[in-house]
Amino acid sequence: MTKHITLIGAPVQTGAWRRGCLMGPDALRTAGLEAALAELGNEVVDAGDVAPDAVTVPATANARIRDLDLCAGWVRALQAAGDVAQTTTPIFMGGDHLMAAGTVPAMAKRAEADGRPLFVLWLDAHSDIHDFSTTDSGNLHGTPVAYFTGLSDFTPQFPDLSVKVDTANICMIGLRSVDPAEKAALARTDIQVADMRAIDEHGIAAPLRAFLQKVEAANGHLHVSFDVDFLEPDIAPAVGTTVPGGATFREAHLVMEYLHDSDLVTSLDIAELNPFMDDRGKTARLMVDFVASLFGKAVLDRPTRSRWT
Ligand code: HAR
Ligand code: MN
Ligand code: MN
Ligand code: MN
Repeated sequence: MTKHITLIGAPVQTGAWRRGCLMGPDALRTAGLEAALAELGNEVVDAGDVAPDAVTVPATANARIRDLDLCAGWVRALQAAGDVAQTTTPIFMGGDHLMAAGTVPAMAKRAEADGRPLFVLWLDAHSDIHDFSTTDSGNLHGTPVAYFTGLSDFTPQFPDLSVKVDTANICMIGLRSVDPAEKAALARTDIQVADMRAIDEHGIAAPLRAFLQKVEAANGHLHVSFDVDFLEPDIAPAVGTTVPGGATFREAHLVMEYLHDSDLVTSLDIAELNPFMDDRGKTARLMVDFVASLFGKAVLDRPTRSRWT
């Protein structure tokens, strides 16, 4: 079925310590994202880049937090930019992972307007569940999950959220760098976590299949937040925060194919792509390839939903 895909550039880089994520959307364009999706029969519109709102917010008690005004401006602007039609599948081209503090609340609001719950699949080496007080690095890309679930209070710096994501509706796959405060936060929630050890022991398909079945049973919307550092750094060097031992090409590819076959995905983030760290564009091209697989590129056609039910 033809999908109506809108590409939305989110060149936020103030959430990360290392600069360069602002080039992420253009690297994905250069690597041919729009054409790759159009070739698969999708209708694709590139809506251009979002710009941050100009805001000044009160300082937080944690003096380590970096670029708070700009980060707050991005969160506001991306929440507004995510106000798209139910019939549209937005692909948010990041941008560091702070982007999810804008995109996920927007998708949660859209799901609620459709009378359906939002589920989030978080593909990442990190859990990004710090809050203003627990972050040691002060880099706000480490915080979006605590914000969009309402686990911590981010007001008045970030907008008060009318719709939050239920922690029971979140699945994190690929974790291998979790700070002590994040570990404690995760332990207090019912977020489903498949860290790399679990993947080594049981494979990547088992936790994904279980999660997709939950989304299906609840008739949910599914937002996928794909942090490039989910992947093994050898195949995806273009990230500021590489962590060895990531998902292999074949594991990530299988995830994309399952997601396609499930036909459940309603929105996607591509986060943390830092083209300044790339090797002749290989990470950007790889991400285009993965996104194409998520949207239907396959060796052989299989009946939709055949792989995991
Ligand atoms: N947990 C660390 C911190 O908060 C590292 C965060 C890195 N985050 C990302 N996104 N790259 O997943 O500083
Ligand atoms: Mn992340
Ligand atoms: Mn990460
Ligand atoms: Mn983190």
